[in-house]
Amino acid sequence: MQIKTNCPLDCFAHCGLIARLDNGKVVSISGDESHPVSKGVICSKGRNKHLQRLYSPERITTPLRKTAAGWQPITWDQAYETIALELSKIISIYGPLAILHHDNDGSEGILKTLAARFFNALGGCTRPSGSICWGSGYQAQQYDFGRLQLHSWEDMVNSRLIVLWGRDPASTNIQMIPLLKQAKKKGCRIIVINPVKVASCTLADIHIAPRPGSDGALALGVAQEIIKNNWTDQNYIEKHVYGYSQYVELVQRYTPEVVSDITGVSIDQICYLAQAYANAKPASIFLGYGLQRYTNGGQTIRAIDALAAITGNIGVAGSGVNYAGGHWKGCIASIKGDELPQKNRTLPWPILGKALQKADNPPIKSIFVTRSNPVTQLPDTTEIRKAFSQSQFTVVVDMFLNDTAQYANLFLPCTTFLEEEDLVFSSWNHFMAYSPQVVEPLGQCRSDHHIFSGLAQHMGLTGFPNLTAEQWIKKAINPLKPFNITLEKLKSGPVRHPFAPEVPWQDGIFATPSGKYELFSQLAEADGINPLPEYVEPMESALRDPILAKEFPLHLITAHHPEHLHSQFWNLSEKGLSIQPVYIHPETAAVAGIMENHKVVVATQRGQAIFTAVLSKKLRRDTILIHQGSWAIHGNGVNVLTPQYMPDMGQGTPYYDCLCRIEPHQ
Ligand SMILES: Nc1nc2c(c(=O)[nH]1)N[C@H]1C(S)=C(S)[C@@H](COP(=O)(O)OP(=O)(O)OC[C@H]3O[C@@H](n4cnc5c(=O)[nH]c(N)nc54)[C@H](O)[C@@H]3O)O[C@H]1N2
Ligand SMILES: Nc1nc2c(c(=O)[nH]1)N[C@H]1C(S)=C(S)[C@@H](COP(=O)(O)OP(=O)(O)OC[C@H]3O[C@@H](n4cnc5c(=O)[nH]c(N)nc54)[C@H](O)[C@@H]3O)O[C@H]1N2
Ligand SMILES: [Mo]
Repeated sequence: MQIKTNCPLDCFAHCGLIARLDNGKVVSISGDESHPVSKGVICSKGRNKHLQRLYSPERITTPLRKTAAGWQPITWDQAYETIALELSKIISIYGPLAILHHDNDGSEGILKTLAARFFNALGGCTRPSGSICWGSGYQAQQYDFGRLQLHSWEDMVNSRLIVLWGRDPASTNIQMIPLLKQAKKKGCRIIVINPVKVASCTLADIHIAPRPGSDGALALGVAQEIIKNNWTDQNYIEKHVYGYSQYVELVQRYTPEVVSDITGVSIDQICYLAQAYANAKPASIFLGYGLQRYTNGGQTIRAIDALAAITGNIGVAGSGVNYAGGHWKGCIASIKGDELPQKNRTLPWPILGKALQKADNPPIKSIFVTRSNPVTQLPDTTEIRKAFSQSQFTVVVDMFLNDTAQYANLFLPCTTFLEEEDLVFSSWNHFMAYSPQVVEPLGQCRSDHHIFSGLAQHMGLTGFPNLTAEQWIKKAINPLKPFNITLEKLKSGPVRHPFAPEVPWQDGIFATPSGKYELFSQLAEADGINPLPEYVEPMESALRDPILAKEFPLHLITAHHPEHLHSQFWNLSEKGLSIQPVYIHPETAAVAGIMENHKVVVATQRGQAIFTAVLSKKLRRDTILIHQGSWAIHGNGVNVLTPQYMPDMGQGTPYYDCLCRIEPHQ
């Protein structure tokens, strides 16, 4: 027997999968060629790791309570009883704001949002604000365009030039590779802009490697060159762009010479990029998320967006600046219970470690963790650990005893997507898909819906009706009925958004205060942020802080691993358990006395950790790379090195704004 389902990971395609079953067990998973986005292309997570994880002997399949003698299995009733008791004690003294609900996108099923409903039905709670993923770039595009919209993926084959700006689809979005190849076949040039010679460079005509965090200056330099040479689209600017004269004034300072000094990119490459981008028409830019993980990240994205506006590369097939979309969110009914009477408090995600410790009135007394692994994934692990140590009662809902679970009093085992039904949609493509339950839950594992609904019924919370998974899904998609999108229809295959355009902004009317694309953002100005995308040095850079750079001369980039999804799946293989590589340019390694396979101490102002040296000319001499996600309990916590800074906008998290030094491990 075989059943079609969809990968629920926080990734670009929610790939269509076909699970083959034998005797009630999944025996293999393959790509579904009929899936409209992934078209059968799936990564090693889809092919092997989901299956490995489902039946991993390390999976926790019964609720656990931490005792002096270690973890003890308990029943669900005992777990609910303990939670009810502890929460009511804390709420009666401190109120519900003493509870932090830490939730992210570990799995993107819509029913997962019912965990938030539980806390709303409880009267509210404290939540992080901003984003550990895309916050600064998201806010930037809101200022520029008014809201975020994506071109259909297929539209990239209409481009004559594609710029992969800080994006590495060969590592993080392999479903896009066949389309890039198709575009290339039609004569499209591809430019990769990335401090690292990433895997996607094999498709590129040229690779430009700016100093980390300096892309904003690069974009302003490119604009200066475009304007100087009259390669702008004056007709488009006059009709659809706001603030051009102030912007022209700003870019004058960014001559190729100045920009070359800031970015380390040669004058020739700056001029080539300007000439190529402005004259290719249509040209498209695919933004990555790494280049906005700096304190100047929002303005970096705004400076890049501006290139599309001044060359009229918006609103036509094959153009655009693709970052993310978000059409579905406004079209479905939230099942989170936002309408319930409640008090809420937010603490900024990028500095959550500090903010949790400082929180007062009330202090944080309890932490609930769902769909996230904050001890591994948030910046400045040492401060996160301190914050978690102060919590009186911590509950983690997950599959394995990971870094965060070490701080739990109670561990609740959740199902994987193969053991539950749900609905997935993404901000990175236009489709919504239904995933049926493929097999029975292992042991005592329960879906998040089952866990939080059960807990709410146990506690008698009136704001959380006792509905089945299917009833909740129907409630969520009810507003889609006029478009003939029903659960029955979704059960027969993924459905495209009814009115997300193939090519956004065709009418040239933007969702900004002026109705135009805003080079000078009136909303940014109202928010007290520079309305123009001026370049400001990142917090940790030699040009801003030469004294710091003397002690910590190297940039540390902690990008995403092609074989893992953040911290997920690392525990399933020997390789994931061993000390992880740090990639270093051979000359940089030689200066530090480090040889291939040596153990290396990487240190920052926050802390230090040990990695294994891999020498590679793909790195700039001033930059090292360690993949994020591997577990601290396996000796690999990379976020012990990263900082807590507030960025210029959108409360994104500037993980890569991080100077470090390396030395041989004795
Ligand atoms: N296999 C896999 N796929 C994933 C994920 C995963 O963990 N694993 N995660 C998913 C998620 S949540 C996300 S947000 C996306 C991220 O998708 P991407 O944006 O493609 O990848 P990241 O690793 O987040 O981004 C880091 C990239 O930015 C580059 N970079 C770093 N600093 C700079 C800079 O200053 N300038 C420029 N131009 N480039 C810079 C890095 O070298 C790296 O290539 O991937 C999604 N897909
Ligand atoms: N240094 C550094 N740090 C980074 C980044 C970086 O580039 N560098 N990238 C950042 C980015 S872009 C992101 S998006 C974040 C991701 O941060 P997180 O979302 O915290 O990362 P994950 O490792 O995916 O954690 C998800 C957890 O949820 C669990 N899980 C999976 N499915 C379910 C489910 O159905 N229910 C429940 N209850 N749990 C489930 C998984 O087992 C896993 O432990 O990391 C950020 N951290
Ligand atoms: Mo992300």
